[in-house]
Amino acid sequence: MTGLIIFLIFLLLGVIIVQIGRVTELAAKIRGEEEVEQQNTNRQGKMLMLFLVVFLVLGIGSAIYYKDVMLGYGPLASASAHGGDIDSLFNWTLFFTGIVFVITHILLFWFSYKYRNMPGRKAQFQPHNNTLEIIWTVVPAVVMTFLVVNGLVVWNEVMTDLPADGDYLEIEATGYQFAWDVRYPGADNKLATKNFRLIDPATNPLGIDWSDDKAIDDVILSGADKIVLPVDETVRVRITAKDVLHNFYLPHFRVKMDAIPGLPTYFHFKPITTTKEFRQNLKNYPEWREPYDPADPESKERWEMFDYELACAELCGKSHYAMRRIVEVVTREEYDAWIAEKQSKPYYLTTIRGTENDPRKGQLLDIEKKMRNVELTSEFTKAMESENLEEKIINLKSVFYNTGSASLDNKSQSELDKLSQLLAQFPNVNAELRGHTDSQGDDDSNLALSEARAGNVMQYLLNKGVSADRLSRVGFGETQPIESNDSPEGREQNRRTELRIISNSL
Ligand SMILES: [Cu+2]
Repeated sequence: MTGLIIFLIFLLLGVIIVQIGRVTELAAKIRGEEEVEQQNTNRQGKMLMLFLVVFLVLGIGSAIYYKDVMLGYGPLASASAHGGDIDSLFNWTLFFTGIVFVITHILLFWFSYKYRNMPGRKAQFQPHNNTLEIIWTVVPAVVMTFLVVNGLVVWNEVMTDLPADGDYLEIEATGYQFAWDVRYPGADNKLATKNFRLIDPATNPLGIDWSDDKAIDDVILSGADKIVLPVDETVRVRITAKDVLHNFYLPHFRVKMDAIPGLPTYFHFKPITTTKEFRQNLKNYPEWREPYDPADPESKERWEMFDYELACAELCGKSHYAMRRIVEVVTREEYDAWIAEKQSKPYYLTTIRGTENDPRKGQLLDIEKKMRNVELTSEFTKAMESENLEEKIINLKSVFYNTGSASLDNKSQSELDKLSQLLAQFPNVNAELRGHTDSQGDDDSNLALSEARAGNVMQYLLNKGVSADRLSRVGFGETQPIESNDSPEGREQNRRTELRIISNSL
């Protein structure tokens, strides 16, 4: 409706202008062409001068008035180490082009007034002027050289001062319609290799090569996660795309790079202002202290709601806007806590491990040993303190035996070594080892097998120096399943060895 009204207004304005033109033509015929033409020329010349003044005053005035909403000025100073240099490049360009713009426009309008048509005035003919040619070739050439060289210097500084390997955080952003997949390295601080042939929308949307050991601990953020970065540390971003062109744009850090399918690009930068610090700075500006929701004066103030953001700066389709993502810059301690939480559930271990796509089926990985040892320690201390019988029993999940035999598989060492350490650390704890089997095979041999397995675990601990009077063992055979024996997975759960903490006289 509003659109229609605006359209009609412009239509009517057009009709009015045409009508005025006709009236003027008629008046000219009546009064004599030349006199009227002279009056028109005078009036148009003066109006051009007026337009010049209004245009320059409004143009320059509004730029000054609105400078605080533009990147690079007032509250929106750069939040990255190199951003100031980029801002300064823009300012130099604005300075030179601004001078040229103002001078040429004053001359343009002034000359069209000064040399307007007058009775008896003849145009001067100026076929060639060497001095003028030299001036308007040399001046722009010098200025352009300054701007380009300055730009190259800044570009080289921004793109090449990457610290030695390991001294920076490398993350990866893959753009697609319409989101970003963001990958963080695990504890090794290295991202695994990818191959587009390995892409599988269901299980491997990025095409990560799972046989690369660096893949084991890589973290892929979920779509709802913020991108969190540590302050004052260099971040290198690998930028790729899966379908069409996208653009990785962090406006507050002056980082902008195309994401191109099949052609990896990159950028590195160092955030120097945390989100909290940036908000505190915004608070100094009255326009940022207004309510975030203008309709609700009780809502939070604008500065409190500020967030850095990642935007796609390439018009990539109809939901292009949905590629916005929040970026949060935090202190090193906050970052460590955040990344530790993410690294506790790496994509490979949570999604690929044990499936048909897992190249390490049947192995026990170092990271799993570490995670299990942390888990065992907390289960052990909890069992010591608990009065609840069930909580006093710990399932030794990483203890395995050779098939159909009681002898320990080498993979079991890690957990049993940790267990012997814990028993040494808490000398008042006595423990019972409990063997269980699944329901396959006959009951008597299962009972014997479970006893023998518990016995072998006990023997291992005795060899590690735990004194014999602290340990006992019992076999339950197939009598205490924790899962159904109908499925292979259930039977695997049922074949287990447990540790029960018997007394704790602490
Ligand atoms: Cu996009």
